[in-house]
Amino acid sequence: MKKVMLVGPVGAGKTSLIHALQKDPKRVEKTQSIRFCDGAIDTPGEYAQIPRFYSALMVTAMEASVVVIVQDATDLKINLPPGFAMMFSRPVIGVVTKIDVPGIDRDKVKSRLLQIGVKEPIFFISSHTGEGLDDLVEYFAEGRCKE
Ligand SMILES: Nc1nc2c(ncn2[C@@H]2O[C@H](COP(=O)(O)OP(=O)(O)OP(=O)(O)O)[C@@H](O)[C@H]2O)c(=O)[nH]1
Ligand SMILES: [Mg+2]
Repeated sequence: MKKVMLVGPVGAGKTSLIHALQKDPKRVEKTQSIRFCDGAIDTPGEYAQIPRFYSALMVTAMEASVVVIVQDATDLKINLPPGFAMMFSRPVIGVVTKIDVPGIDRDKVKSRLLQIGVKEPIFFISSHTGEGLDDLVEYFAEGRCKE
């Protein structure tokens, strides 16, 4: 996995996804600051939710080859602004997390990502069961996100 920056609300599952992709068995802790970890860039959810942090996200995205907007399938309470995904000068894709939880509405979650300006591809994954991770790993390896 190379130069992937994860952005999304608090608790969306960004750090869990990095751990799952890197096969890191450590328990996740709340992310307190922007962290570079073996090719991935993890960001605290507050940076997506509080506009005064947007400039930090934009500058950090310059270090990435792809920005991944992470959306929790089980929690649509937090609305990122329309066009949020357009602020990045890097390709932006979407990842919906927690699809292992019963009763989620995939179409509704996907439309939330489209509303904020995320374009396809949008992946549906579970960091807990590993469902969908292979497709994501393949996408990162394909070179579509290389500079
Ligand atoms: N069921 C389920 N729970 C998940 C999944 N991914 C993450 N979680 C849980 O969601 C909670 C938040 O996960 P984190 O990875 O810390 O979320 P984050 O986006 O990094 O949050 P911040 O660091 O606060 O921005 C944790 O309790 C995780 O165990 C998933 O795929 N399925
Ligand atoms: Mg985190």
